[in-house]
Amino acid sequence: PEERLYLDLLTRVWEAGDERRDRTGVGTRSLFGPTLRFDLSGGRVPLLTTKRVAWKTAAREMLWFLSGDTNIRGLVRQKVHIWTDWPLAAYVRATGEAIDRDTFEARILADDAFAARWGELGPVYGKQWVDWPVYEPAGDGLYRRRAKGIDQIAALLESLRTNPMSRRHIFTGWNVAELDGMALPPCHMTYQYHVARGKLSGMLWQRSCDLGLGFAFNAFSAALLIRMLAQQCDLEPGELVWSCGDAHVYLNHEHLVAEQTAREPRAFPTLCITRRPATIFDYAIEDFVVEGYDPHPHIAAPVAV
Ligand code: UFP
Repeated sequence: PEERLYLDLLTRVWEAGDERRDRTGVGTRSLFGPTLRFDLSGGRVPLLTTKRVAWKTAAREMLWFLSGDTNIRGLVRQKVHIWTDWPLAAYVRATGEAIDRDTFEARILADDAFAARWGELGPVYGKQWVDWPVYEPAGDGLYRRRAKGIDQIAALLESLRTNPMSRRHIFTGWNVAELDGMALPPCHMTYQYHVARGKLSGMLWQRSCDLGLGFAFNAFSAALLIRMLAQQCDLEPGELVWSCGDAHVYLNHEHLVAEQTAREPRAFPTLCITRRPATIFDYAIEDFVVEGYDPHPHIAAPVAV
């Protein structure tokens, strides 16, 4: 099974990675610049089988990105907790209040003003993807922000449809001017697409990957997006090329590496998209059905914030 590519990388990073203190203080072992390729033909998707992955969470997050939303409220409402730790940490830092995650999330849901003040992640992925800010001259050397920014996703679809052979099918979340305002600068930062023989392939350049936790989500999400884009352009799915800058394993994920690499990987499942929505922005979680997913049990591991 193709999953071996990932398991081999996990092993290689754990055994040969450079051990270093990282931003979070947890510590990692790290290698620079690996690339993995996954074949998406026949509807197959790189959804790891050596542990159960909550793919619906990743799919909900992808839909949230596409909606342009940057507040965790929309995720928490769907019981998606993956972004909560950052605003929670910011809240605790700012107020000194000892508050647990459940209580924090309950307040995000119940209190509009609280959600607006503390649930906001800054101009992260969604904002940059569909509303990249544009400034125009307003006289006297001043600039004004245009009401509507650039919708990179709509532009990408337009270029895929009208100029499939282009080498410029790119969108990115890495808005240099706005990195400071983001809860977390984009990890899966740049996407490029390629059309050949009626197939759409996608490359994700991920600057930083937590192989134990992040990879499973990032690879599935990137494949899901290729599938949605392909459907919207009447193309068949080609390949996902996952390229990473700093590929690391956190030192407190040793149990995960040991357990996961000892397991026998199974064939990747297939993803069925049950409906063809009018646009890329109209998908709903119910449109996605994963078939033939037979994973080993979930492995819990702490996330480094
Ligand atoms: N991380 C991922 N994938 C993601 C995401 C975060 O692997 O989609 F949002 C991990 C990578 C790294 C940490 O361990 O989160 C981000 O830290 P830094 O910004 O210092 O790279």
